[in-house]
Amino acid sequence: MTEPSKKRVLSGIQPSGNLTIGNYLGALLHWVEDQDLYENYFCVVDLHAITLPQDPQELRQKTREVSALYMAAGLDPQKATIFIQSHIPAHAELAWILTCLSPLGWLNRMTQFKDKAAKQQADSVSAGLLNYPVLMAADILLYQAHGVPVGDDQRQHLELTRDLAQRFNHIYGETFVIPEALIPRAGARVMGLDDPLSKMSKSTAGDYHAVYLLDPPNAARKKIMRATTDSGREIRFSTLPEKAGVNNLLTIYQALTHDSNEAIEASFEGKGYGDLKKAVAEVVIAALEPLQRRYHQLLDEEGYLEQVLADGAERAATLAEKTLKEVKDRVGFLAPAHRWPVNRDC
Ligand code: AQP
Repeated sequence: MTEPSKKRVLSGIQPSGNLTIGNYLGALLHWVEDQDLYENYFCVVDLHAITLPQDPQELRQKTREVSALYMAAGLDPQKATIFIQSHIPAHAELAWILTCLSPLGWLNRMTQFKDKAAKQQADSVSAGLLNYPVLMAADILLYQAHGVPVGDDQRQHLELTRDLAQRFNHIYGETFVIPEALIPRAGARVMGLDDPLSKMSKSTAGDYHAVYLLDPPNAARKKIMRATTDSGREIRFSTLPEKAGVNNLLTIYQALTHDSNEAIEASFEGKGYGDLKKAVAEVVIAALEPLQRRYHQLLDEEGYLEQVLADGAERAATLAEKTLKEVKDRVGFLAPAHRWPVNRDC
């Protein structure tokens, strides 16, 4: 399973709603496509999800759903360690140590914090939301990951992770690998179908905002056919804000077909926006159908998901605890002199 010659990657998705094709094209698809290139660690980041209020029942259900979607999308548990973040206490422990090294100014600058805080009453914004990127740094640094495959919205958090790793290494001596963001060329920032100037997000409301990975084909088609475009006719990649809708559809198409800009533009020469939307709907549905089939098969196999997550947690814990032990030692924490009683009933 472990091949030391391969570089290690780690990434995760919050179980904070229904996964969108943004999560798929920006992250999941690349985890799957590149799983033979790396030593892989992928977690469902439930500790991150509670930085905003979550219903406990729903959080549990979404955590299972997202874990199953990782495999349904094609992650092979023989090649990837798949686990739940809260099953490994070392994430929260390292996050605390890194919190104590994080200047408030660095955290206050994070655009995701500013955006999410702006959507809440000022007095209900939690310290957890501010510390979100520190927890993310802990996730990555615990596993000494070389690469972090994420969408473009996580670029700033990755920079902060690198800064924190460098700060720790500078103060306490070489401890952490300095990780790099692995951001895909196409699909790094899928925009809302109803508002192509805002990022597609699982937590954004709106019936026509996002295609979800578990949407039936007809629902996915309907949303794509209703996507916001413009009053023009030209089907070209463009960075102009008024062409953002068409550009978004072309980007989704490209992320799934892997065709070049020139080939895609040539294939839509002389065609209208309706043709483009139909073509995008076809490639999206073709990607979702097998994923959904595998998802339902997986959930029908009683105990399988639980077994994968238990194996994953065991493997993840070994690596995480090794790093945490070294960190605690460097920080100056006294190592426990004896084992705590194992039998808690005593
Ligand atoms: N629209 C997107 N385009 C490309 N990549 C995206 N990602 C998210 N949205 C897009 C990538 O998906 C991974 C998991 O994201 P996350 O759940 O940890 O948090 P997020 O980035 O905040 O994603 P959402 O969907 O917007 O979630 P909510 O609404 O809960 O905050 C990351 O790699 C991210 O880049």
